[in-house]
Amino acid sequence: MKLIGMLDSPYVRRVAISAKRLGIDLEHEAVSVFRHFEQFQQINPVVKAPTLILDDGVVLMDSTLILDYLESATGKSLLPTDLSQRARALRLIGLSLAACEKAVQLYYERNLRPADIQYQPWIERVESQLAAAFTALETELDTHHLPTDGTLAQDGISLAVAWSFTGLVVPDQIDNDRYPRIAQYTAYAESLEAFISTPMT
Ligand SMILES: N[C@@H](CCC(=O)N[C@@H](CS)C(=O)NCC(=O)O)C(=O)O
Repeated sequence: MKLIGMLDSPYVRRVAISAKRLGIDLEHEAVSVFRHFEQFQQINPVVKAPTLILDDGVVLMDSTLILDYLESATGKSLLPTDLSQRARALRLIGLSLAACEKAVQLYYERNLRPADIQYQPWIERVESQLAAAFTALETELDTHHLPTDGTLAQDGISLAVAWSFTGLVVPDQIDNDRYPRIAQYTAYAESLEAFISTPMT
C-alpha cells in the first residue's frame, strides 16, 4: 500500500504515525497538493491528501476512512473498546481534527488569498474556533489522562499532530502557557520513535 501526501499535512502525518503503531509498513510518496498538483491529479483527480493506494489499485482518501481501513486490515485498533472510554477518545480526536481544519483554513487564508481581499471577520471566526478547540482539549486533558508510558493511541496521535501542525503553520495561535497540558503531551509524543521517524518537515 502506498500513502500519498506530504508529512506537513496533519492528516497525512496521523495516518503515517498510526500505520507504524499498527505495524504496517506503508510505502510513502511525498506528493504535494500544491507544488505537484498535476502529478497528484494523476493519482487522485480530486487532489486530497492523504490518499492511500491499495495493493489492488483502489484509491482511498480522508485520514479517518484510511485509518478505518488500516485497522480493519490488521484486526488491530488504536481506539479503546470500552464504550465510555471510546467516547472520550472520539471526543478528543474530533476536537483535534477540528483544530487541524481551522489551522489549515487560517493558513490558506493568510498565505493563498491575496492580502487585499482577505476577509477579517472570517479570519477572526476561524481563529476563535481554533482557540475553542484547543481550550476544550485542554479542559478534557484535566480529567482524561493520556498515558505517557511509551504507549500511543489515536487520541494522543491526533492531539499531538494537531498541536505540532498549528505551531508549524500558524505559530501565533500556539501558547504553551494557555494550553500547558496539550504542550506537555505533545512534547512526550514527539519524543517517541513513531513521531521522530515521521517528521513534519
Ligand atoms: N478530512 C480530510 C482533510 C484532508 C485535507 O483537507 N487535506 C489537505 C492537506 S492538509 C488537502 O488535501 N488540501 C488540498 C485541497 O483541499 O484542495 C482528512 O481527514 O483527510
